[in-house]
Amino acid sequence: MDNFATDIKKYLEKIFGNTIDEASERQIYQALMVITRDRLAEKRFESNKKLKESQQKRVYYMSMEFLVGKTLRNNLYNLGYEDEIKHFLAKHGFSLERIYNIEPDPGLGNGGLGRLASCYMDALTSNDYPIMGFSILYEFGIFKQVISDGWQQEYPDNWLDLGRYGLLYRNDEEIEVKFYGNTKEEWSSEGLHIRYEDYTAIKAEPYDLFISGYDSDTVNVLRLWKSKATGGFNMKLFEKGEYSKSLESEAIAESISKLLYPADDNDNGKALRIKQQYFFTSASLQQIVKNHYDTYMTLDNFAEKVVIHINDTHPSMCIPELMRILMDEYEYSWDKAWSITTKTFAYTNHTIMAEALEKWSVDLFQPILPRIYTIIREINNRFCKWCNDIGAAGELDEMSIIHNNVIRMANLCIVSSYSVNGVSMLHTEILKKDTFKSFNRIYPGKFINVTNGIAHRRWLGQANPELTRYLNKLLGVDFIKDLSSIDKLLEYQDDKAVLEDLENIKNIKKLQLAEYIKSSTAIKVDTNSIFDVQIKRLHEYKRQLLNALHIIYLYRMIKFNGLKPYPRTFIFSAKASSGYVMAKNIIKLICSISEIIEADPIVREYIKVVFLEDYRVSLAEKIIPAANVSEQISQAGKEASGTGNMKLMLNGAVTLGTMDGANVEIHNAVGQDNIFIFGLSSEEVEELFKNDYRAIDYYNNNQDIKETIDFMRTLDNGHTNFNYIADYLVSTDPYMCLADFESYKNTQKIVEDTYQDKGKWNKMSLVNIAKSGIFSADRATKEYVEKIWKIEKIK
Ligand code: NBG
Repeated sequence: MDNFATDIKKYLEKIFGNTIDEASERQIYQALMVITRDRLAEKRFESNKKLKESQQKRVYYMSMEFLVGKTLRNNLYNLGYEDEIKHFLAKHGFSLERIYNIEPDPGLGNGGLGRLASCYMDALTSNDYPIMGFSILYEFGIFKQVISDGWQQEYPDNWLDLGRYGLLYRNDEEIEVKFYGNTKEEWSSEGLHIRYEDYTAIKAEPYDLFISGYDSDTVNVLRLWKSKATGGFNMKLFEKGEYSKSLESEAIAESISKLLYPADDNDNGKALRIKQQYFFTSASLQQIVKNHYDTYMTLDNFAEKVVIHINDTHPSMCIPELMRILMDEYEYSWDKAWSITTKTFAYTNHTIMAEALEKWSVDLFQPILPRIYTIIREINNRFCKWCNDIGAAGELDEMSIIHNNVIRMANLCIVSSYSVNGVSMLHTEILKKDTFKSFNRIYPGKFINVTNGIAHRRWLGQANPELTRYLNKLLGVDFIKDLSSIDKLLEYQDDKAVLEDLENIKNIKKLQLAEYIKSSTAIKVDTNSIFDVQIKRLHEYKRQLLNALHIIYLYRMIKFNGLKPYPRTFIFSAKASSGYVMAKNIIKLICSISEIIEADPIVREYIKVVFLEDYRVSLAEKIIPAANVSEQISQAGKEASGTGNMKLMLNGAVTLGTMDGANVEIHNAVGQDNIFIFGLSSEEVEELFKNDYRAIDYYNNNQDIKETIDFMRTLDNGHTNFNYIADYLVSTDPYMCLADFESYKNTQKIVEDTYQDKGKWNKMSLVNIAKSGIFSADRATKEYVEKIWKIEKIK
């Protein structure tokens, strides 16, 4: 640590010509980022040396998204430097907390899928497993959301400005990726050769982000590729004064890694998206194969030493790309290449939403990736033939990879991977029985479940140091090292003093959040009120609208029927995909309700609505520890797992949810008495759907629903009204908000009553914390290691 302080001083002198007492916060920030990165690089060298010597099997985790969250706190925490640096900086008048705030959130993902990837990288590193992540260095991550007059506005997120200090540029490992052009088959005495001509080459530049582990010697790497033109700009045109034209090819090349697609859970049929996918998978695969070949001088043992994990279908072009490299560059036969390929890949499915299961039209795909297309077509031809042979031809409408001139990427993944997994028990059951039932029949045993997990070191250790310190002292076990030991807390479920302590800690976190709310929205919230939280992407299936509907119902009851409920603060935070009109309208509705309540002196005594803008990892870290109620109210069968539900539970919030995704397993863990379950089950939803769900009947037959929706129509201030949403609810209501309304409303009343029995509530909260052990990413990744990857710790 002493040298860490010296290093900071030296860096400040060398780079800025300042002593520490002359330095600015911004300069200290940069020094900390760079020195931490370099420390990790040194550690990485040591752990990589062991890895090279042991020649053990490694995992490569391919994902279009990694929501890493701020890195500085995480790294200092993991390296065990945090307290000392805090102290050292304080001596010179700096607050480490303020320095942390300078770091932007690297927004390299949309939501659950991207955050899961990062939780797994963290957990695997802490447990000394060899993993390397691959993704894109998006110049602009997920947009910055600003709410203006209740409407979401999107602004570019220029995170690299300050975020780049954590990255290490590895220009020694640049790679070329080829697009367009055409392929020629050439036969010679040695066999078939594929010649690729007239292609456009793009350079992939690697930037490494080091991933640290808690109490571990291991450092892993997340490699992010940035696209660049191979030839630079056109000097001839530049000399002629045609400046913008001279830069054109550069701009086109760089557009590939310019921006993260802000669409979550829906398929964006754009050529640029295809290019992004191929760009990063091809660069990564070329790199992996080269490393392997350099080590072993053969690829025959590739599948014994390498497992490539495909996080949803976005990286699925890895599959034909490996076939291409093996055949076109290393002269393997189809059969040999296929045998290696099908032993190498494992695939996780993260959604059953039809619009999110990626499909590409052949007409769009083929010209961009002609060789990759022919390989996919051949995989499909052979698969279809095999189905014929085994008597499964009748199911090819469902299973073929190319169907009606469309390439179905999930089918490509299932056919080519040795393992396919869902992310919660219910989700995996739905995959097996419904979405992919024919595949499950022809590939018995291929489909397995690994329920998601979360990095508790970040979501408890770092986000809630108050609770962590308390539990450390109380339990005397290192639950940060091993979350399963947190169940020792159960011994205290009837201990009044402990229950009160937990309540006090929750109140401290509520107070901190209340301050943040005041500073960012000017709304003053009562910390004695129930903090009721729904934070996640804005999507119809997640049903923020059901929550809003219930708030409108309460508003009416308070205003016109003298209802005096226990005070509650409804907290929302969510980004909507930029082209998703209904989602944006729902944000506007929530913000309007918030405003109307603020303006009403009677109603605002009981309920408040807060919409916190720009939901991101660091904001979640503020909200989650302060929550009393965790709203997990998706239509049953639609949320693959959810992971916010786990983070909230771990911090003592009690779930109000449907029997969906991992809520089912939370319910099993805490038991009926420590969770609030409502609504239709996934089978009932199916049944109702088959029998022609008629939302209008619920409207006509339920007085509360009718009055609530009619009232919603009166929320018209001259330039906005919500008839659009009201019409949608009574006419289609595809996610059945109306069918679940009565049950939701009644359960909300039970939540309110229970909260007033402080002893009972605190005990529920305690049980939730105590039972959260199984939702640790350590447990989840251990299952991946044992059931799928079969890898060992770095020796
Ligand atoms: C999301 C699901 C969540 C799940 C995460 C992580 C996508 C495509 N899927 O329910 O909607 O928790 O993946 O598995 O983002």
